[in-house]
Amino acid sequence: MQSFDTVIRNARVATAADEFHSDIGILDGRIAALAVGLPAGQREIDAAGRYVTPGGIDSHVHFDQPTGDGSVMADDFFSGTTSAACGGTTTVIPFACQQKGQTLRAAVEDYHRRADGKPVIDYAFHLIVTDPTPRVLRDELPALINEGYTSFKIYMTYDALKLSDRDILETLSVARREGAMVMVHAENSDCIAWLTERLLAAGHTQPRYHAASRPMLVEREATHRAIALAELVDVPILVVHVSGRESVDQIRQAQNLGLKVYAETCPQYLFLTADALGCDDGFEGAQCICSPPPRDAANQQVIWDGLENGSFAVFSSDHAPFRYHGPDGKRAHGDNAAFNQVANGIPGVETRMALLWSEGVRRGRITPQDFVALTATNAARLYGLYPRKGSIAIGADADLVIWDEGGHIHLDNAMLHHNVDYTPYAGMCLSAWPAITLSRGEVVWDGQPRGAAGRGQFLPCLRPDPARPRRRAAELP
Ligand code: DUC
Ligand code: ZN
Ligand code: ZN
Repeated sequence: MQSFDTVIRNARVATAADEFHSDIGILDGRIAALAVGLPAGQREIDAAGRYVTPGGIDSHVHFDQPTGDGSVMADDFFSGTTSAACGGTTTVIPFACQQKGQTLRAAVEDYHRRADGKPVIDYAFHLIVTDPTPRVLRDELPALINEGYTSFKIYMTYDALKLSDRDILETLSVARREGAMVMVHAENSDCIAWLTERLLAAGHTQPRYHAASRPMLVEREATHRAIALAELVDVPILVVHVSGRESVDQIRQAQNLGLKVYAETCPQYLFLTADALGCDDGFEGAQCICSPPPRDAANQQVIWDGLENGSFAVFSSDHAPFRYHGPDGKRAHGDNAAFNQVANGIPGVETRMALLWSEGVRRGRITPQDFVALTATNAARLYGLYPRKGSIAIGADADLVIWDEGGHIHLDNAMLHHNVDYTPYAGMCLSAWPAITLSRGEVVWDGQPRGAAGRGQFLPCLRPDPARPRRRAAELP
């Protein structure tokens, strides 16, 4: 029998479907054998009966993404991927964002330059399409999809990013023809602008008014519209960062009608409420300004329910890292900037997996199988990385997490490896954290970050099977 580079002994393996006790034999970065009593490897790791899950795929992160408003993202592709690895994530999918007027090709080249020599784990890119000119739609987008950029995000809000409904229809039709997965940021731009103007005119500038400027209704309306546009074109979509009941209702209704509407949610909608944005005149709430904003306890419960009942396919972080102190993060427009001038986003790439294992699996809200589906397997399928990524199976990359459970981990920013000076989850007490993370068979975290800069490989993505249209719509002209 072959000898292995590494054997993980006595693992309690959890996949999206199964749970079994096994050794895991690793050869050339891949899983080569799953059996009890494997022969010795060059390196032996004793899992001692602990859970071993697939390394996480964080399919929604922002690294080194220019914002255009004077703020600067704190994490580049080294600190961001190091932080990911230390939290049990072995693949990230950040964004290559087209600026209006820029070609998509130039955007992709720009982000490859930003990543060059930095990632410690494997990575792919989603595109962000902000300027769907006829040339982009006819030539560039199909060419890039062919080259492995098989998913892209579109925005319904943010002036620098948003598309009109007409542009969304044109872009969705290209996705349908070419087999790409479309991610939608669903918030109604005009409603937000109107509310913001009125709040500011009334002197309501503090961070907490961010939530008032983007109530659930504006997300519900845009979610409904995105689903309707996708239904018209007959193409699947994935609604990202869903924050509460009204949007879940729209998604659930579409799913019940048989539409291929997938949904993502994020830790901030389980563990934060709008109270985190502050209740006084202080600026601290700016730390938790993100969009959509966190809601309330009842909405948190709806998100938990959706994770349990299958409404959500993906649990990602939407890691968007801005420092709280210093001149170029949350305070880029001053120490008491109005809420609409504060960079949107919170960090979370390192805490995502442990938060869901601790508060989801260990508290009995979801099963280990749900956890694996939500943090790895479904993202691999939805974004064309399966079967190389997202499972524990013969031939898959040996991307693995060995879990420590049962302790009391008091979350504190000092234990994290991102370049942000706070975590919104400081003070929470978790009962699980990754003990060891392996990426293609190499230990990248064992209590210390071990991944060398640049060892992460770029992953061209396949056309995702779940992006195939239903082909039930009347023939489009
Ligand atoms: N919202 C987004 O849409 N992206 C990054 C961060 C945020 O809050
Ligand atoms: Zn978004
Ligand atoms: Zn985002």
